[in-house]
Amino acid sequence: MNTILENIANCVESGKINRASTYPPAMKDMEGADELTKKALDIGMTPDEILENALIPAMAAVGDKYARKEIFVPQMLMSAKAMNSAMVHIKPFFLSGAAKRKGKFILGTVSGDLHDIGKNLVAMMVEGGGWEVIDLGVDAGSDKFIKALEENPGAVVGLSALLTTTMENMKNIVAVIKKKHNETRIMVGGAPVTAEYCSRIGADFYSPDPQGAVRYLNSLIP
Ligand code: B1M
Repeated sequence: MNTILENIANCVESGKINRASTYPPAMKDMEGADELTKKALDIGMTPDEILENALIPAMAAVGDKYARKEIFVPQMLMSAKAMNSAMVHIKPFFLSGAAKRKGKFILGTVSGDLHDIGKNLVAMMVEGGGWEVIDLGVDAGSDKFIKALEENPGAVVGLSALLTTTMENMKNIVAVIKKKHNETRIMVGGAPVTAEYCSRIGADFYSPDPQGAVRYLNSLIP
C-alpha cells in the first residue's frame, strides 16, 4: 500500500487526530489523520482511494481489535475522532454544485444507536449525488422520522444501524412508517444489516454501501 495511505490508516487505528493532539503519547508531535488526509488530497489522491484503502479498512481493524478486547471504548472513540478529522477534508469533494435537487432523502441512525460515521458517509455521497439530505442524526426514533416525512412528503427514508440490538428498533421504525405512510420507500444499511433482514422487516432496499444507496435513489427518479 502507498505510504501516505498506510500512515492515514495507522493514525485512524491509533486514534491520532492531528499534530496538536497528545494522544497516543507514542505519536506526539507527529502528523495525524487530519494533516495526512489533506496532504493526500493535495498530491492528487482521490477521496475514494483514501476512503477505500485507508479510512474504512482502518475502522474495520479497530472493530476487530475491540472484539478481541485489545482496545476498549475510549480508544474506539479516539479512532472515530481521527476518522472524522479526515472526513472534514473529504466532504467538499462529494458536494455537488447542482442547484436543482433530484429529491429528498431523510436519513438517520435508529434509536438507541450512536454510531454515525457510516451514516455521515452515506449522507455525504447522497448529497453529492444531487439529493437534498435531511439528516436526523443519531438515536432517531419513529416519531422523528414521521415528523420529517410529514414536513417533506414523498421523501425517501434511510435507516442506519450498527448494533444487533438496535436492528430491532429499525424493524419497529419501518413498521410505524409503513403503517402511517405505506407509499414511503425505505432503504436500510449498516454493518450488521443484510438483504435478508431488509425483506424480513418490510423495508424496500438494502445497500451495503453509500454508492449503492445513490444508485437506488437515482433508480427511483421517473
Ligand atoms: Co461501537 N460497536 N459501540 N462504537 N463500533 C461496533 C459497531 C462493534 C461491531 C464493535 C465490535 O464489537 N467489533 C460492536 C457492535 C456489536 C454488535 O452489535 N454485534 C460495537 C459496540 C458493542 C459498541 C458499544 C455497545 C460499546 C460499549 O459501550 N460497550 C457502544 C454502543 C453505543 C451506542 O450506539 N448506543 C459503542 C460505541 C462506539 C463509539 C461511540 C466508541 C464509536 C462510534 C463513534 C461514532 O460513530 N461517532 C464506535 C465505533 C467507532 C465502532 C466501530 C469500531 C466502527 C464503526 C464505524 O464507524 N465503521 C464498530 C466496528 C466495525 O464496524 N467494524 C463498532 C466505519 C463506517 C464507515 O462503517 O458504519 O458500517 P459503517 O458504514 C458503512 C456501511 O455499513 C454502509 O455505508 C458505510 C460506508 O461504507 N452504511 C449504510 C451504513 N449505514 C448505511 C445506511 C444505508 C446504506 C449503507 O442506507 C440507509
